[in-house]
Amino acid sequence: MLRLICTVLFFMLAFSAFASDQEEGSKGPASFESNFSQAMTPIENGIRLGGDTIESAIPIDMLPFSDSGNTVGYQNDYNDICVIGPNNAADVVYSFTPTSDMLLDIDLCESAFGNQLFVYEDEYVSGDPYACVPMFYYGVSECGFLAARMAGLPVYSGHTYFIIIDGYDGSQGTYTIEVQQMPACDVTFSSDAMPEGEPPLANDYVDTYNTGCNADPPILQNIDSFQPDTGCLNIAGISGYLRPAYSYFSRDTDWYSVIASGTEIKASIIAEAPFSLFVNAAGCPAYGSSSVHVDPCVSGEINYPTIPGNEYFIFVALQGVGHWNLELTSIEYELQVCGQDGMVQIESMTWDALKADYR
Ligand SMILES: [Ca+2]
Ligand SMILES: [Ca+2]
Ligand SMILES: [Ca+2]
Repeated sequence: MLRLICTVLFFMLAFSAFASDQEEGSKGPASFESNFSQAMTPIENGIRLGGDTIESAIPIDMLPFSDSGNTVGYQNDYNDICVIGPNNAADVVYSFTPTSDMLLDIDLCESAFGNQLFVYEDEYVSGDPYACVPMFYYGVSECGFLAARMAGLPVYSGHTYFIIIDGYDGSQGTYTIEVQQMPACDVTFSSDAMPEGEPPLANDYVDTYNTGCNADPPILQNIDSFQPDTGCLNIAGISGYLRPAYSYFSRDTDWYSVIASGTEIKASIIAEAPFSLFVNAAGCPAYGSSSVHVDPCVSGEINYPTIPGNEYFIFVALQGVGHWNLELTSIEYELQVCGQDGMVQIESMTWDALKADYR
């Protein structure tokens, strides 16, 4: 029964792309089915490059480090659960002993199965990883589907970190791993940026501020105070990973609504962690017809054609559904929205009228 529940949870996770972290039964990206089949197909004669256990971990001697391999044929030695389970798949172990304090970027992009990353500090403690992240890249096709990434992991000189590549529910197969030092990223807000204004994030926080399509009816944060001379508005936003008591999802998502006054919205994002930005015609579920995914302190932009007078949704959020045991609950981003020819008058709208729009 537990396995059934976990399987259902897995599909709920896999099929809820950016549009809705809590919505059930949505359609997912078309690539999911083929990748999932691939993950379930045993690969014979796998190349063994990583270690099977912490005791036999393959040391990462210098950065940047890259490797590839295949978890098929390894033993299932570690079973901790990161957000979703069961985690009963074969696992491969690397180790890294930094000579100075730094932030790490551990990236399994292009792995062929839905994997999970666990990191333990100095020793394996069952049920208490130093950090973990479940399948990260859902909806980001250039990195396969459901591969994991841990960006911005703080590690400290004098400690050894064991990096375990594991899989959800028996998933195994070929993987790539890249480990590199990540520069610290601190976004400085523009002096004229408007604060997002969301209440402070905390574990068990329930977003009733700009939770977008995760609420029914949807809750959008209307933005309309564009600079008359530039047609732009900058928003000083905060996001973070949460640990809700009732849910396995754990990130703050921010949804904005714009009534277009011109024929194009230009939206750009810069953030302190890997982030995603989507622009869409209004409506739920809102799958990203235009999206960009950015690394920390690297900006990304979308130019989205619009019809004057129509409403559009702009979605920004951390990539990935959560980092366990990482203190990442105040990640700053700046969103700039341009292309508005001055002030836009927004009609006041009742909830009934708004709901009618989504039928
Ligand atoms: Ca395992
Ligand atoms: Ca927020
Ligand atoms: Ca929010």
